[in-house]
Amino acid sequence: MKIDLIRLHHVKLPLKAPFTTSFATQTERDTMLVEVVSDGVSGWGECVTMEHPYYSSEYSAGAVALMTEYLAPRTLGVDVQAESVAALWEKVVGHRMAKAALETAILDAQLRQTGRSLAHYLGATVDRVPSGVSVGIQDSIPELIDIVEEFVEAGYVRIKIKIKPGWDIEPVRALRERFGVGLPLQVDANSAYTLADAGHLRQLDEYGLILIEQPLYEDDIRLHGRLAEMMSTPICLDESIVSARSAADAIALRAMSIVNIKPGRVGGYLEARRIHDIAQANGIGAWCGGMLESGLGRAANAALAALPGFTLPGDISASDRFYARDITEPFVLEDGYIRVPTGPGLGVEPIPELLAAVTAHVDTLVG
Ligand code: OSB
Ligand code: MG
Repeated sequence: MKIDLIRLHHVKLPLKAPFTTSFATQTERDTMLVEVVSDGVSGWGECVTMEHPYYSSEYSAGAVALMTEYLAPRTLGVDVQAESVAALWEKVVGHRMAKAALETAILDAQLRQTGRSLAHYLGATVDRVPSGVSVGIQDSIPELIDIVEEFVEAGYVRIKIKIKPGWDIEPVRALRERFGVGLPLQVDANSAYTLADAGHLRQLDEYGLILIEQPLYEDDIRLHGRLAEMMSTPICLDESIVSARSAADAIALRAMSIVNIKPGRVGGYLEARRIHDIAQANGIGAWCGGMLESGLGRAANAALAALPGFTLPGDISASDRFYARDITEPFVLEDGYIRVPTGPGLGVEPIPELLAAVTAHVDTLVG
């Protein structure tokens, strides 16, 4: 397959409400959608970088530069396959989110040309996936309880709350008091603690949490193993897992018993599937993380999460969790589940008027 041109659609997607984590408050998503055109067929990939390098070292303006200066020139006019394109970019260290966006667009075009769905290609075994929701840090406990109540009533089958020092034990205790031990609940620290906080974090053990996600720094894999010995709440890694190699290391170091698999963070859906395979072979629980994707990324994540090793509900909520108007047909919650698209490729595409409404500008790259 020859890529004739690449379009970078620079978009700003306004969030319905601010989303606060231990590292930032976000009110919109500022990123790019990558469109490749091959033989008149378009393929799409959503770049999950954020506007700033606070979640990972990548950020949107950097991804645009990398795409323009390094990835596009190595890809345009070359005979490529989704399965081998990563090898063309091997000299480029890191930048996995940018690589994932372009690889996904190529994979989408390739699958559309052959009429195959991404879910089928990846090896999906179910046609819908259980839907969890990620709840940001709130200003007060009553506000947290109200928003969680809304999501429980909407049918979400699992709640994850963001935590940070000063907003951890109390909110968890309050949720247990209000919703009981039956509420499937987990917490995400986004690297806000150090091993010196182990004694404090152990207080979470009495609340029956499904897991604690990424309590320590991203390169503290060994220390997560130490923490795992000190607390009974299962440790799940997000930021630390950037490849199948780091997943294998984290398992060998007993640093995680559950893994959050985010395709963008690990360089794409093919590497994500390798991590899925490693987790499954080692009895490690897995779920599909999210980066507030539009319908494009959400469609692909739902396809991945339909693989049999995804043992826990992921952060794949309905479109209206973050967006008043998605840019594709919206994903809706059906009895706590999200339907896996069955059409060719991602199975969804941007609706031109809706895409235009959020597009700042488009760069066209040709060989
Ligand atoms: O740590 O999982 C995270 C959003 C942006 C950056 C990091 C994270 C998140 C989320 C939201 O938790 C997940 C979603 O898309 O619903
Ligand atoms: Mg996380």
